Amino acid sequence: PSAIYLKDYKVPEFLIDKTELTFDLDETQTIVTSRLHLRRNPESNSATAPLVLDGGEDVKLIGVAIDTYELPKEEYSLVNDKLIITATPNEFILTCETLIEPQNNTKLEGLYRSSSMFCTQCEAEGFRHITYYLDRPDVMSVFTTTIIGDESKYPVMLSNGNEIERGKTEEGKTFVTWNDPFPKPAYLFALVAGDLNVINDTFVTMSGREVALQIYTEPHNIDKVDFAMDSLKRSMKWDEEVYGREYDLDIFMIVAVDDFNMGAMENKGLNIFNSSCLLASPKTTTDDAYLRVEAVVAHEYFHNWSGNRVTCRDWFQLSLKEGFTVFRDQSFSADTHSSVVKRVEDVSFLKTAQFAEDAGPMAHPIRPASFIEISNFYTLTIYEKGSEVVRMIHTLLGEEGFRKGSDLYFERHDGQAVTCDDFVAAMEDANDVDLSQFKRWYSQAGTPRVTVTDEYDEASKTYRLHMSQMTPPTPGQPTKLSLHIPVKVGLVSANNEPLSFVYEGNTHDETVLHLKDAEQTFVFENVTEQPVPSLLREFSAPVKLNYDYSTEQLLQLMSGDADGFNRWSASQQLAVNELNQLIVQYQAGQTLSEETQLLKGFATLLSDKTLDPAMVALILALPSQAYMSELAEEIDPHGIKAARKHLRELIAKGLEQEFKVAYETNTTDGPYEATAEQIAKRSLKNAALAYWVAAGSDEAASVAVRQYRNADNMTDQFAALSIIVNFDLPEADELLNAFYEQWKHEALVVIKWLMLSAAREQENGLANVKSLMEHPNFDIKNPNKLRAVIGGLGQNTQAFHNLDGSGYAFLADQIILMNKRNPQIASRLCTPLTRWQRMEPELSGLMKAQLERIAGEDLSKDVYEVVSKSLA
Ligand code: B3K
Ligand code: ZN
Repeated sequence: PSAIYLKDYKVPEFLIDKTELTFDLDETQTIVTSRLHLRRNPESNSATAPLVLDGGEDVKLIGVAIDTYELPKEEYSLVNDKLIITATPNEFILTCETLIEPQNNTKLEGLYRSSSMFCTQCEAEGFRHITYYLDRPDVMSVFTTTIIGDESKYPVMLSNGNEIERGKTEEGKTFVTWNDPFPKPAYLFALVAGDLNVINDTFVTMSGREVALQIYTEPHNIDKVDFAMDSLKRSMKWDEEVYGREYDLDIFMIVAVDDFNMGAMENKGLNIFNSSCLLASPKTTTDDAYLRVEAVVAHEYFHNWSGNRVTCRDWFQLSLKEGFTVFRDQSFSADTHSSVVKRVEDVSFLKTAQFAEDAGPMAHPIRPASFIEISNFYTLTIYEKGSEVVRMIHTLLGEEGFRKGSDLYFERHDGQAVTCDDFVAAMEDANDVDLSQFKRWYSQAGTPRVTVTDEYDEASKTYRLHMSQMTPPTPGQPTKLSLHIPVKVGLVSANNEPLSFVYEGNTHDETVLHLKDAEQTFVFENVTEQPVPSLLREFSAPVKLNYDYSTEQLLQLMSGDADGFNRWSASQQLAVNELNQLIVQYQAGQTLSEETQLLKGFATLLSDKTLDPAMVALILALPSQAYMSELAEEIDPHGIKAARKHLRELIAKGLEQEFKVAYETNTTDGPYEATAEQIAKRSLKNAALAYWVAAGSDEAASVAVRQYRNADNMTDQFAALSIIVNFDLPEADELLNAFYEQWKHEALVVIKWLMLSAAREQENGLANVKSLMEHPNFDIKNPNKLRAVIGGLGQNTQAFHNLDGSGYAFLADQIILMNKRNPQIASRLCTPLTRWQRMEPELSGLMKAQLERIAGEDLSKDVYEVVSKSLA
């Protein structure tokens, strides 16, 4: 497999003004007929270039015609899955008949079956597995789609746009024709057919148009879509209010499917969702999952403008739509719930998972310069770091300036396929600013390090911050240029008051510093006392900040900083420092220290009734195993685990009474609701319960069991079960089984059960994981279930990082198994192994050996790219 490069981009030789598709659906053979209205691209340099259409090994060509002329075999060729026609008129209709077998499609790309329905997934390059096409996002076409099927099996047949015709064929089958008036690339095409139920609603847009809203599911799930529908209507309203974006078609449909490689897909007018990102009911769905449904519904809806109306020129520009749309969905959730809580959650995720990616062999800029398989680039870097880059533009321009920029972007490029440069240019032009240095964020990979020192001059009341920046080398990028980094800062006084200061002639409580050089000093005047600096407020840039805070300063920021985000940040830093000391002690075989400064900070926190319980819960959560791994020079999973366990017990025992009180005072009244207020209380209540149990209290253990038995919602039931299992309480086996029996008919709950069971640390952990994969309710075709088991194993330190290498070997077995079946999933399963160079030597060698074993197989492009880059 070879790489393709951004620098090689060329405009398409042909354009397709109209695409007419007919699908004759059948359980064994589906016939697709396409009529492509083609013409030479006036922007191409060649007047004679051949027509080269993309296809797939799974597409069988039956016949091809130019206008009415059926091409004999000599007049076209099929090479490397491409259909090549050398002699064509300048403008013509190409008719193509192909045969596909959706029932044998295990890759879940193109047209496939999920339980009893047909559905599609075409982004990025799935459409070529349906028929021959110019499968690239800068070829935009108006699609008309006719679906023919047996009405008794497929009473619902959907595609993009509006239904324009319906009737019977001569053989008595039903046909439905859909037309989407908005030109779109093939990756936004969708088709669904099945025996589905629907709920209907409407939304009146800001210009007074009524839009029909429909959500489709298999019959047994139709009672779980009310929350998604409500989220959709709130998203539509929000996009009108915050971005001035109105929905364009008369109908918007969402369909839930069980077998789906990712979360969801923004197909024009017909979003298709992994059911885990759409279905929600109090009894089966946790608070976290409710919030995810809301965020994903919003994300896919927002793509209608940031992605569909204005799309990407090529796949190197993926972050143009994904980074921007993640920023939009994060803002929506922040506006809907608590913005600080949302920011902490997003940053915590970024610092754990994206920073790890950026420090590994797959590190790439948010606009990559090359790739082997685009599916591998739907990454945390493109999505989450991409969002941070858009957020920095927002910080630099301010709310109003950013809106001017986005208005200009949408207006200037409506109906076009554009680049990240076009996005930044619109932001620059609307605000008359120069973002040329800032644009290095698009081309440079790796997480910048910002090191800060300070000095205070009592006599002149002057305070100086010295900052330096450095981005470590990443694969293919040995040296880095200085970035434009917005650093939001405030100063805090000794008695916890904001300290105002004069910076560049103006008085502030808080300001954004522009760090642009390798080293820079910022001077603050009129600073009345030696301050504690509150740096990188709200995480104003995706960097690793290093300032040598004392424990006292961290405790102070933790309780006194005006910036809620930095209160959390300080508590995390304090916990990281203590965990690192414990890890060193563990590795040296010493007894682990019995003292922790966190007790003081947590005690203050728990006694402060003015705080948002959700924030308290976030601060109480110790840095995760994954985050500590990301920070480590050399990862020792067993050391991290031991340190976390020890620190958790110290805190639990030191504040046992406080946790009991926090548990008892944070109960929610009335029926379950996924509101910020209720979610906050449940999160603190359950965090407190975990600590209370960790203290070894029998009372707490029986409270946990009681909560499990009495819970009327999945959040409380599953939190209790997790505590019971993770602390290995005597009821663990019994209740895990009871949980399965209670919920075995709810696929999404079974997934939670699989995950918790696989993550359970016990003697025969790996044997248990293997038996889960033999379980009658396990299904290797279902990515959610596979991810649950393998993801659970990844969290099971004892089983996965076993020194006999069995955990890694098992993972490699699954990767090899999935490599052919579903390359996208196989490639994602490789992620833990890509960290091998950062592991302690023994584990590192074992991981590498498994990567080498995988490398010896006949690999899909997806797995080949990740494995070969990891071993390079
Ligand atoms: N745009 C889709 C991604 C689908 C990629 C599949 N390989 C989901 C989203 O980001 O909204
Ligand atoms: Zn997206």
